[in-house]
Amino acid sequence: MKYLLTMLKVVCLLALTAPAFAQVHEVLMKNRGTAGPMVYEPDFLDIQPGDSVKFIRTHRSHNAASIAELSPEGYQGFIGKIDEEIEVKYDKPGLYGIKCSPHYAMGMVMLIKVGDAKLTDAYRNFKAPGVADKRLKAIFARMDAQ
Ligand SMILES: [Cu+2]
Repeated sequence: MKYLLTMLKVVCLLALTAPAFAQVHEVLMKNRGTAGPMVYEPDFLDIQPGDSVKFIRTHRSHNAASIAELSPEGYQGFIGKIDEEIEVKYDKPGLYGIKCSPHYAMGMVMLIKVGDAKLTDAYRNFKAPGVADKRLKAIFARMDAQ
C-alpha cells in the first residue's frame, strides 16, 4: 500500500512537471458544412510547434495539400492522396495554407497558424482561384480581428 502511494505521488509529480504534450488537431473534410459546400472544419487552426493536424475523411473525394504560395520559405509541403487520412506534423512557426486539390476553386481551403506567425503582404496579396480567394480573405479578416 505504501509503495502504491509512493508510485501515485511520483506519477502525479511527473504529470505536473512534464512539458505540455504535442497535440493532434482534427480537421474534417466535408462536402457541406456550416460555411457552405466543400469545406474544412475548422478552416483555421492556431497550434503550437510540434503539434500535428489530422485530416479526417468525413465525406469522399477530398484531400489535403499545401498551398505553395501560402507556405513559409523553404517549406517542402505535401500532397495527400484523394480519400487519404493523413497526419501532418508542424515543427516550424509560420502560416500554412491548405487546399483540397479537386475543390480548390470551389473554396475548399484552410489556414494553419503555427506558433508566433503574422500575416504578411505576400499572403494578403495572393490571389487564390474562385471562391478560395473569398474564403481565405475571410480567414485573414478573422485573424486581424483577434
Ligand atoms: Cu474537396
